[in-house]
Amino acid sequence: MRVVVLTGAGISAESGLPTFRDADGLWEGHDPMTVATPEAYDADPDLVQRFYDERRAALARVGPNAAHRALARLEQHLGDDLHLVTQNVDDLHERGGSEQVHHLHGRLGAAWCTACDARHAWSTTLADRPPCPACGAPALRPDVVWFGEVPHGTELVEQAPLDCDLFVAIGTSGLVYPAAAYVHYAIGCGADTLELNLEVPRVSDFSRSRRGRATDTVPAWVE
Ligand code: BJW
Repeated sequence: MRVVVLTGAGISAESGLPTFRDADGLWEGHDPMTVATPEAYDADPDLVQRFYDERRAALARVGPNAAHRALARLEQHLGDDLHLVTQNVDDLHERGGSEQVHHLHGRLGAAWCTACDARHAWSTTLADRPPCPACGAPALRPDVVWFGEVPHGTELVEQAPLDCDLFVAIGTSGLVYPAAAYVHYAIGCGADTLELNLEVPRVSDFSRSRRGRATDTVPAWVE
């Protein structure tokens, strides 16, 4: 049984990390979705860097929840027949025990040098933005994927893995492409499809849905 699991911000919400579109409130007076863009970075890099510095610090204060841990147990059971793809930039899947995680939208814990293309680990101690350790240019930005940028390793997801028996989406609004289209690739390959979400998403083409908190629905589905 080949299973693809796609996760979104909702799986980390109960760990204490806000989602994007149901976040109740603004960050320093800004909608988070308008800060996480190349246009915002070009206009005010310090503002955007501060947004990511704070999210990196918040991530260090929280831990994985029962839903992350359940997916790690599923990996132990299915091995290479599970493909876990996350849109999240946090590392809660890894800290919950998952070993193979594809981060489509990058990682908070990495910096990308726009001058020489090198990648580096990025901890809170790098928040004062030193130059790139590889080339010396002051050109490090968060290694995350903003609108209009190409998600990481899409070819690795969109070829064999989506030809699966079951496609499961957990805690994602399904509004952001290319991830939003993965359910259609999977349906085209004959897969069963299941969606686990707190609310009824605005768009849904899944054959089965379960409403509820990820910390309830994911362990219940995995066991
Ligand atoms: C719970 C819960 C609980 C809450 N339990 N559930 C085709 C059509 C139209 C547009 C496009 C298209 N193709 C491309 C585009 C453009 C664009 C796009 O999609 N625009 C749309 C807005 C229409 N896409 C892009 O630009 C992408 N690039 C691209 O397509 O390049 C071309 C290309 C592709 C492939 C190959 C070659 C070329 C890039 C998209 C980058 C998205 N970046 C962000 C920021 C990342 C950095 C950061 O984290 O700061 O990614 S935006 C933001 O949205 C973030 C998320 O990963 C992403 C998805 O959000 P998610 O995870 O779904 O969160 P929410 O908040 O939306 O939903 C939370 C859900 O959880 C809700 O449903 C709740 O109900 C639920 N929930 N608590 C269970 N306890």
